[in-house]
Amino acid sequence: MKILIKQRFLLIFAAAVLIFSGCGNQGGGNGQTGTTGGGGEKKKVVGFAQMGNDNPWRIAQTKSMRDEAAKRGYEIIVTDAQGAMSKQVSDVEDLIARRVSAIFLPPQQFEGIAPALAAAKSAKIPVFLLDREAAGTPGEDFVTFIGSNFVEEGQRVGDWVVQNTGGNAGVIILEGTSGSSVARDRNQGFLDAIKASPGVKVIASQPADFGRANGQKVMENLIQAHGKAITVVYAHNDEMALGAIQALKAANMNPGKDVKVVSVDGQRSALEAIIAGDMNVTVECNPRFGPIAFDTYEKFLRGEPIPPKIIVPDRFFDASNAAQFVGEAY
Ligand code: GYE
Repeated sequence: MKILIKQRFLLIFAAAVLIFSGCGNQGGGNGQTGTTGGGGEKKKVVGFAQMGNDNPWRIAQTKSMRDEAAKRGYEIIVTDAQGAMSKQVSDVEDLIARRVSAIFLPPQQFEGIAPALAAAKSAKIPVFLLDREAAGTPGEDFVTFIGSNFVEEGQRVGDWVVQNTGGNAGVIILEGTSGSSVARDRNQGFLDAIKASPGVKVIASQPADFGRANGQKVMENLIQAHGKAITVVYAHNDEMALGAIQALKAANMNPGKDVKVVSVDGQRSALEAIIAGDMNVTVECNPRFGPIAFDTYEKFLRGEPIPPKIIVPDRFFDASNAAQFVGEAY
């Protein structure tokens, strides 16, 4: 299958490389020089401070990190913050105390992770942000951010809504975790895309924490409040969309048809819902970070320049291609 890499990504990437060449080795030379590979050499130990493993996206990401570590001969210590910001901070502190050589980190919240970044910086342990951004400066407070362009994900969903509702819609937004960069950006992109279409109105926008049960509960309440005025549900991830579908079905509201359901992630059960006609589109957000995370870390170890942002391209799934991709979905 062919992955379309947008010109824009290439430009951002090229600009980033130019800006960053010759600098950006945050935490470099930290003295953790155990080498990898066979021959009885000492294995390099890295940490992955996962924020939780309660949805298919997170489970796929953790698996990808473990698989890649094993493939390249690293030992990986994986922690699980179980959705709690404070636990993720203390998990990072534990990894620092164990003197790992690097920390891979998806920060649950943009600001809340700051104490963990400060602790890693003073311990001179390089941090690679995965899939969510954090306050701070790349090359100083962390090495780089690796992930999707989340504003663009929201824009692509918003464009679809404008084009497929004839410019008239009553939209419910189910937001991801408050304070996360992803919820902020997926919201922003969507609002940008519908701005020029006054007939596409956001009726209500509420957080449901990226969770299926929460998505269902919030949607039940919003159905009570707004009923038939709802014609589109935009969920910031598939889990919330699937929860909303349950609520719509329970209220006999015909998801996928009378009420369009659109979201982001591309997990298997979402593609199945598209095939079943209950859901309309999902923009892919690929959780398989292992290869790019370790490639970036190894470049860093070789002293190569690391761009401040490394953007992973996303595909777009709808009724025309869901069946083709469901087999490879997570
Ligand atoms: O969309 C969601 C997960 O940060 C990109 O977090 C990630 C998001 C993903 O919980 O399902």
